[in-house]
Amino acid sequence: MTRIVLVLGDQLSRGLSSLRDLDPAHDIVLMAELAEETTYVRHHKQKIALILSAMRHFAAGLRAEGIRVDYIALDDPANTGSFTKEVARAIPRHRPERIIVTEPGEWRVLQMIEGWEAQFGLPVEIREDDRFLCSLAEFRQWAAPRKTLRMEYFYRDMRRRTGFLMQGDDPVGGQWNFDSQNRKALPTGLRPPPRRPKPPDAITQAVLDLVARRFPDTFGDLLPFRWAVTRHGALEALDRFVALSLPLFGEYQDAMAEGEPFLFHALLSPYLNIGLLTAHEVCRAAERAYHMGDAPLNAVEGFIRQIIGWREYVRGIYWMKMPDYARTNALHADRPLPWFYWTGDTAMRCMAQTITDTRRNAYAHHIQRLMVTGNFALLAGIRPAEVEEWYLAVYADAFDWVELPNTHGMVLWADGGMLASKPYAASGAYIDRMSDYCRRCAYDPRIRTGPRACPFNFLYWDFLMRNRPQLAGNPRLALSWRNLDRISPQEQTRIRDQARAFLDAPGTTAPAPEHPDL
Ligand code: FAD
Ligand code: DLZ
Ligand code: SF4
Repeated sequence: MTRIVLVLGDQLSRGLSSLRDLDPAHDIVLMAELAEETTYVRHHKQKIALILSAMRHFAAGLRAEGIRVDYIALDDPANTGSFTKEVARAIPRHRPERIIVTEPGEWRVLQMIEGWEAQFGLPVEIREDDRFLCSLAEFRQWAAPRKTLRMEYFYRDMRRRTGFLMQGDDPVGGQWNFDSQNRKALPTGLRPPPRRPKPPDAITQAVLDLVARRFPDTFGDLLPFRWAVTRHGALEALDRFVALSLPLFGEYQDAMAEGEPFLFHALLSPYLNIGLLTAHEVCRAAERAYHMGDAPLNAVEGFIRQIIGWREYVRGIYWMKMPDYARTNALHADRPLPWFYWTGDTAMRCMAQTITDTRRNAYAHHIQRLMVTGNFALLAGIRPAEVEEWYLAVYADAFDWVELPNTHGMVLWADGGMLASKPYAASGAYIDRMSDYCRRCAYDPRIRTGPRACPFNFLYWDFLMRNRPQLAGNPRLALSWRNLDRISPQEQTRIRDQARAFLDAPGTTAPAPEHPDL
C-alpha cells in the first residue's frame, strides 16, 4: 500500500524521520513549491532561491536513489499554491493509505497539518523532528521545575547531555563560558577570509531565472547568489569555516565593520535550518578543531554554545509557548516600522550599513541583528509583529521557530523577560565601541541631544524614561536608573522632545555633514 511522505522546504535531510522507513517500491515523496509559502511574508529573493533550488536538488538526489518523487514546481499550471490543496490533489493521484510528515518548524503549518486527518479521511502520521539535539519533551522536562528559563543553565545541561567539550563531569578548560574573551572590535588591517560565490549549476540557474521573473519586487538583491544548495556544498562551507574562520570566530564575534558583512561568522544557519547540515556534525567539526589544536577554546566554546545552547533553547521556548508567545507586548510598543528598514535610506550609518548588507546578502551577523536594527526597534518602540515580519522576510535563515523568540524575546523584550533578563537596550557608545560605523556617520555617538546627537543616545534615555514603570524593579537595570537620575530635568525634557520629534519622522532629517568626505 502506498504512503505519501510530504517533505517540506526546510526538511531537506536524508535522515529525516519521515523518510527513514521509506519503501521505494510503494511510497511516494511529495514536495511542492508553493505560492502561499513563497509569499506569506515578502521573503528576500535569495531566501526563495535557496529553498527552491535546495528542494530541487534534494528531489533529484532521492530520484537518483530510485525513490519516486512527485515534485510540484512553482510554475506548474496545475499548482494550487498551498500545502493543503496540493495534498488534496495528490490523494486521487496516488491513493495512499496514509500520509506521513515530520513535524513542521512553524505553528502556522502545524495547525494546517493537524486538520488533514479530518479533512481527508486518512491517517496522518506526524513524526518527531529528531534533527534537534533536545527533543521538545526533554525541553519541557527541563523547563517544568524552573521559575526562570535562563539559556546559560539549559546550555550547561546540553553540554553534559551531548558531551561536547566535557572532561568527565567538568567543562574542558574549567569554565562553561569564555565570552569575556569574545568582545573585541576588529583591529585595522585584519582581513577576514574572502568569500567568493560559485557559479550556479543548471538547476540553480533555472531557479534564479524563475525568482527574477516571479518576484521582481520583493526585498533584496538576487545576485550574487552565494548559498550552497546541496549537502555536499554545505559540507564544503562547513570545512571552509572550520579551517579559515573558526580560529578567530570567538574574539571578533561581536565586532562590526563597514564593508565586512561576514567577518569570521559561519554563515551556516540556512544550511542547519533547511536540513543540509546537522547540529551534531557542525559541533563535532568545531570540537575536533579544538582537540587538533587548530582553534582556541574561546572560539570553539562560543560557537558550540550558539548551536547546542541558543538554537535548541529558542526552539524549545517557541514550541512550549506558542501560540500565546507571539501575542505579548510587554513594553506596549506601538509605532510602525520605519520605511527605511526596507530601503536603508537613513543618515544613521550603522542602520544603513546593516540594512544594505541585509539587502545584498540576505544575511547580517548576530550583533548587527541584535544591537543595530534590533536595538533601534526596541528603543523606538516598534510594534513587535512588524519587526518580526521584517526579520522573517529578510534573512535566508529565517524560520518562525528561531526568528520569533530571537526577535520577540531577545530583541524586543515583548515577552516580559522570559528569554532575556533585561532588555538589550544600548546607546550609540556600544555601537561606536564595537564598530567603525560612527567614524563616517553624520551623527556623533558622544552627543546626547541637539542636531548632531546620535539618535541611539536620545532614544536610549527616552526608552528608559518611557518604560520605567515596567522595568523599575529589574535589578540588572539599577546602574541605568542611577545614571538616568543624574540627568537634569531640563535635559530629560530635551531628550523626550527630541525622541518624539525623531520618532514622528524617523530618518527624514539628517544633520549637516561635518566630515568633508560625506
Ligand atoms: P554564527 O554567528 O557563526 O553562529 C553559529 C550558529 O549558531 C548559527 O549558524 C546558528 O545556527 C546558531 N545561532 C547563533 N545565534 C543564535 C541564536 N540567537 N538563535 C539561534 N541560533 C543561533 N537565526 C536563525 O537561524 N534564523 C533566524 O531567523 C534568526 N533570526 C534572528 C533574529 C534576531 C533579531 C536576532 C538577534 C538573531 C536571529 N538569529 C536567527 C540568530 C543569529 O543571528 C543567526 O543564527 C546568525 O546570525 C546566523 O549566522 P551564522 O551562521 O554566521 O552564525
Ligand atoms: C520558506 C519556504 C518557501 C519560501 N517556500 C517553500 C516552498 O515552496 N515549499 C515548501 O515546502 N516550503 C517552503 N518554505 C518553507 C515553509 O514556508 C515553512 O517555513 C516550513 O515548511 C516550516 O514548517
Ligand atoms: Fe549609528 Fe549613532 Fe554611530 Fe551614527 S553615530 S553610526 S547613528 S551609533
